[in-house]
Amino acid sequence: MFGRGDNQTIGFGYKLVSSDENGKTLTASLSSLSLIQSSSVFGPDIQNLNLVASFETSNRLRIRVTDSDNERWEIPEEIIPRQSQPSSPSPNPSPFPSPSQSSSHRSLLETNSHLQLKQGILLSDPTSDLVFNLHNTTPFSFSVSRQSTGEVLFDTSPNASDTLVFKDQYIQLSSALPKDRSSLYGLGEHTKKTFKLQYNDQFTLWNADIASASLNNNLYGSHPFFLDVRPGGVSHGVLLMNSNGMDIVYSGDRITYKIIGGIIDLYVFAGPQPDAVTDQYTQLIGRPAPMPDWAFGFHQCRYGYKDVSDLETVVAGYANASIPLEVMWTDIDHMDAYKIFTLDPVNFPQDRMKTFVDNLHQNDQKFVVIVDPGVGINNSYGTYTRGLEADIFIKRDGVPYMGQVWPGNVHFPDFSNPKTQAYWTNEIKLFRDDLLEVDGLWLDMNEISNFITSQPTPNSSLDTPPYKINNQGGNLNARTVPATALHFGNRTEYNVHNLYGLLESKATHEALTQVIGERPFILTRSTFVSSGKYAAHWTGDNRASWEDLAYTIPAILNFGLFGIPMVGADICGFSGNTNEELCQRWIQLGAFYPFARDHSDKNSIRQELYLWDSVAKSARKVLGLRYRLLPYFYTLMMEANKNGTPIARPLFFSFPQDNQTYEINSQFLLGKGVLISPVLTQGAVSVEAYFPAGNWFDIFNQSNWVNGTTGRTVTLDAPRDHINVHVREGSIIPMQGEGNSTKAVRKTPFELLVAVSSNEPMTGQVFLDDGKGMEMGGKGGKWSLVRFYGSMSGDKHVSIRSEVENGGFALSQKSVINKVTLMGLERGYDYEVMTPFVNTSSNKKAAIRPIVKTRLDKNLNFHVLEISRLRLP
Ligand code: MIG
Repeated sequence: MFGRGDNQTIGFGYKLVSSDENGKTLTASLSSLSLIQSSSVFGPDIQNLNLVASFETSNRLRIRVTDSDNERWEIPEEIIPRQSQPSSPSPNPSPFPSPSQSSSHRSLLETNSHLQLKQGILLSDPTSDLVFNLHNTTPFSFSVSRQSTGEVLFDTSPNASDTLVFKDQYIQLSSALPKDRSSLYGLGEHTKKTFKLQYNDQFTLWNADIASASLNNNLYGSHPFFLDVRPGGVSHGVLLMNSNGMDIVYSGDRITYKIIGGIIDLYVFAGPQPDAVTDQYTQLIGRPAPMPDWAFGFHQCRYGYKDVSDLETVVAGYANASIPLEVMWTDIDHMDAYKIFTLDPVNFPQDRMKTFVDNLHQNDQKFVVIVDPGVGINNSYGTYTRGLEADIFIKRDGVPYMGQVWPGNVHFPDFSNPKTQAYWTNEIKLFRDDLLEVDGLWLDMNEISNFITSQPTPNSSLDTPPYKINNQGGNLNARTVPATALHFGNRTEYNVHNLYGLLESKATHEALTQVIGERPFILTRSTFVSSGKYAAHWTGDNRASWEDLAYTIPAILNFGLFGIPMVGADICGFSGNTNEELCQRWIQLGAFYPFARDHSDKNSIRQELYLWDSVAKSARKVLGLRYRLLPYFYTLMMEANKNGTPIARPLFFSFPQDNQTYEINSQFLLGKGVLISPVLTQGAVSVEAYFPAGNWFDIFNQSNWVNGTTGRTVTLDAPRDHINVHVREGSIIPMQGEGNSTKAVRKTPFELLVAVSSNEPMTGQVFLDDGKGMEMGGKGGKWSLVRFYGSMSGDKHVSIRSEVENGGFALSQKSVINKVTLMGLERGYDYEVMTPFVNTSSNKKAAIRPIVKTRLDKNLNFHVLEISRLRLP
């Protein structure tokens, strides 16, 4: 499907007619060269274009190319408000410092004489490292460079046929890339074997219900965003803010977007570190939603639970096996004839379900149910009749469009209609008030998935556009709502298709906020740019296979880049039968997914973790560690919410200068310094793991460590019951005690796990709040943030101190740190630890008081010191 028309020239580009530059903005008029030469492939050129380049912030350059004579579809601000306020000051401690990182950027800034700019008109900003250059060439082109290094980041100078094309239903934008310097990540949603994008690959963006088990297809969500990491880790990001279907072709030395509508609205984010890019990206699109604390517990779901007793058996099974189960879920099975917001009166009768959910709640457990968008057509069904009455369904040919999903014939609510919010909030309220007090909602099938493919409208350029993106055999309408269907304001499905999952998440977030009045938990399958503001995501229908286990790492890392840090994959595999060894390895990895849920298909065998003794044993071990790390996960959630930094991160986020980390697909970091190195192959009892420079301490056996002055690959033992988790020197990790629920853990005292470093500062932090307020760390101050700093001085003296922001909340919760564990000690050092939690609303320094001083016995040969019984005086 790609390259249709490649043998004929699609366009000849544009010429620059006039331009104007005033400080922060450059505008230009362009006109098609079609008067000289013309092509009618994919339709006639749009004659006159308007280009506007502007610095929206010092690290964000926006380039818009629109039709000068006619309005075209573009994503409205009401759907994705573009935030323009600057970032909040970073609460993150800086990444592990490496000697040259800070200096390289500056020194190049001072010697930018080798800046290779084509002759043209420049737009620069004294506060920005980016420069925009409008090339005075025929055809016209533009580029974006980095001022400090001269590195060209994006350059539309055509190579051959890849000039700018702008037609009604075909826009082509192409940039050269330096093949040997550029590592790209992102452009999803997809399942690929590698995290780093490979040359000669293609990406189709058109949301579709295609199982994520299938490689190299378009999947449930669309994210036209990539991160480009250049040598030394100098990184920038590029977003094409466009909701239309597109193919993106990546050859290695070019990236070419072939878009079937909308406008060119390109944002370049200056970085220059990877985490600066995710900060700048989420500053524009919206910060990731805070998740309630319980969302970090373990979740169990299955398609095919038979009845309430089945659910009760599963909950009891977890309790009997002493495996923590925080959240129980039901799939479409609980519904009456698959009608959303109903309960099956026979197998899931309301009285028994109410008792079941009440019991869960009494046990500090939660309950989440699935909601599909399709509303079954049935005159005695309130959700249907009220929807019809409110007139909020998507239409085609003047009547509500009829698709087919589980309940049979359905209509789909149009979440872009302002009236739909009240309808949807009311349906959720009725369900919660009258039927079941659920704690969160799971949005499935919202691509929109449809069991039928409607016939195209004859001669419709929407149902059958001239350029066919590579969706399911080139058919846009395949198993979804047809492109000619209409949303509010006569917006076509053709234009808004990719936004449906986002709009449903947004409406559900608003509804749950109103109905529950607490921080909502929503899991959505379909996503678009900015979905992270409202929802968590799981990677959809994977297969219970070793390959699929491995694919989950790139998939989860991608969603971190997309600003959806709360992400996980179906643990033990969705479709097909899992097996004991696979499920054991999967829970070992899955325990460290930001979102950890076991889920399986109706046609596959049961896979609750207690069903095999070996899996249960591993589950207790790894979920035990996860629960002890809950304060760390939760603090990472706060960092994500403030700065967009992913919870699960690629290694290069902490080690951007180590180019070995650019290729890693089988390991990831939680936060900046907890390295997860899972077994991903059947039968393996060891794992090859890459360790960037520094000392890395085994979190399970704390006197073991891997060290190296440079990064290296190490073969680690990984017997069946073990996953390797290491903490890098310099990390101070907040932990709590054991517990079978997140609430039980919250009641235990805090502990600090300190990976001592003799050559780098040690840092860490912990964030506390009630776990359910609408904001994380907002005004009102019902939260505390404690930052920890450790250092080792030349006279072998280690000290850990803290700074407290809003200590009142921690004091009111009687939060204490009762244990500090130092890993990586050597004999003959003395160690001093200061109490962290002291009310210091006025004076931060007052928080620092020594409470323990100890000296290791010179004759002892151990490397871990536990200092316990730390209490407030
Ligand atoms: O047509 O609700 O991805 O998690 O179990 C399949 C049944 C619909 C797809 C989801 C999967 C869920 C299943 N759903």
